[in-house]
Amino acid sequence: MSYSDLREWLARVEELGELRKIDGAHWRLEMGAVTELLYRRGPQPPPAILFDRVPGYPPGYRTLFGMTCSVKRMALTLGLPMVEGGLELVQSYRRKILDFHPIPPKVVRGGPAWEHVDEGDRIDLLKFPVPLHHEKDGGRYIGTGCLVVTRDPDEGWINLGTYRGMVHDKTTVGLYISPGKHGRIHRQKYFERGKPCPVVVSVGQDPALFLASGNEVPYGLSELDYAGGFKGSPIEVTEGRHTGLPIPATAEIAYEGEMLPGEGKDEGPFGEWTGYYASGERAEPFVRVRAVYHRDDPILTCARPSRPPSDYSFSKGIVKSALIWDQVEKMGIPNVKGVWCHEAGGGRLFNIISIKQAYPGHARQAALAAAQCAAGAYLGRYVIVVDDDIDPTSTFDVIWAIATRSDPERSIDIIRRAWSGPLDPAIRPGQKGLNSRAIIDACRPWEWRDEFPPVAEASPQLLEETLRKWQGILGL
Ligand SMILES: Cc1cc2nc3c(=O)[nH]c(=O)nc-3n(C[C@H](O)[C@H](O)[C@H](O)COP(=O)(O)O)c2cc1C
Ligand SMILES: [Mn+2]
Repeated sequence: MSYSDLREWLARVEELGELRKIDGAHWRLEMGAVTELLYRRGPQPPPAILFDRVPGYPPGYRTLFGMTCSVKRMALTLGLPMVEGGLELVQSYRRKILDFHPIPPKVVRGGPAWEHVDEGDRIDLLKFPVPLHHEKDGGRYIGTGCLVVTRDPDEGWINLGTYRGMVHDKTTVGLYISPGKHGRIHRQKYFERGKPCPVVVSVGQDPALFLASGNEVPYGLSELDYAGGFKGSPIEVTEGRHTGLPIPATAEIAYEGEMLPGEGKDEGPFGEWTGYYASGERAEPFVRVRAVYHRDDPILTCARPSRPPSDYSFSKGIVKSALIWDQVEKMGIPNVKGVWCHEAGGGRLFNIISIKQAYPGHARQAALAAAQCAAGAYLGRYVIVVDDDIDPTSTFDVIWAIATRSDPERSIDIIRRAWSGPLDPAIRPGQKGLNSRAIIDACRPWEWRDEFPPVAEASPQLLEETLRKWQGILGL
């Protein structure tokens, strides 16, 4: 079930029965609140939501929320088998990247993204129904389900990162990029030379690109090549008139321009993935837009961070779990049985790794690796390592393991001065940047694992025999 662009993807999602179309919701808070209602109180899994007939906007100028927040929609997007549960999806993602070949993009001329090109006086970013997502937001965010494209000025490689973009006015957009993110490293290289940083931002596109851009693909590997590798064919791109940077040929909406060194405007606050408005309002660089490209009846793709669950937190947890699993294994650590980055921690703050212990120190090694590998390092908090009889996706079982197999004095280690940033709600304003991590070793202690008390539950054999005899009466 492959697809060529966002519109074909939407048709497939509709066939899966997972598309909800809603007419008449206002860009000011209403689309955001409707999404929150559906994601908290609506059907499971929650649908993708296509908003149309937004008051004040022409019909057809749409927004799309919740693109990838179901097992089926993720499988469709990533070309994975239609599996049942979350851990199976993590497994199949991981299997795919075990033997992975990135495919570079293909440059084409023109494409649907070029149906309308606005330059000069015609540039108006608010011609699209850009949402005010949350009540305390400092502005309307055009960039949430987006890709920010930059080129390394030394090495030439192209990075895509999902970094939020707030509309200041018709022609300028503030970008918030956390320290250490690849787009920020690129930008810094231009600014250190006193040069403008050229940028393309796509704000409506194939969700496969969003999944690559919004997750920790290794430094130096272009997310375009990564997404191409996933799809098994090159991503078609066109070159922006002003920057020469790649614009996905089928992008719904994209803009290009440059960020200038020394220039900043107040950006934020914004409802963030941790569930707080933690980074406040600060001067951040902004894009001076030189051109806007869009299709007829364009679709602005949105991902609305908030107190979890949000409309993208499920997919975040899945991809992070698979990436951490892959990276821990590639460090040579054996017997990893599962990784689960809990949605309540936004896929970062509360991560569980399950292993079959094979040697003394194995549990600590796996936990430390999961805490500090490239996919796990930024803004983490807790990593819990459990034995392989614990399902890492079961919060109940994980808490049971912590409660019964760990002894705090022996089982908890603290990593100090780790990579955090302005979005960390637990660090006081003015002091943000670094945080600490706790490793909780909730495995049976290696030295006396064989003497550890047996689990008090019926054996599988006893359960099976009993079930056979009593099934009818018990109604099981
Ligand atoms: C919906 C969404 C919004 C995000 N917003 C931001 C943001 O505003 N700033 C930021 O630095 N990272 C943000 N991230 C996280 C980055 O996209 C993520 O860390 C990604 O790996 C960055 O790309 P990079 O590794 O090439 O820097 C967001 C991720 C998602 C999925
Ligand atoms: Mn990157």
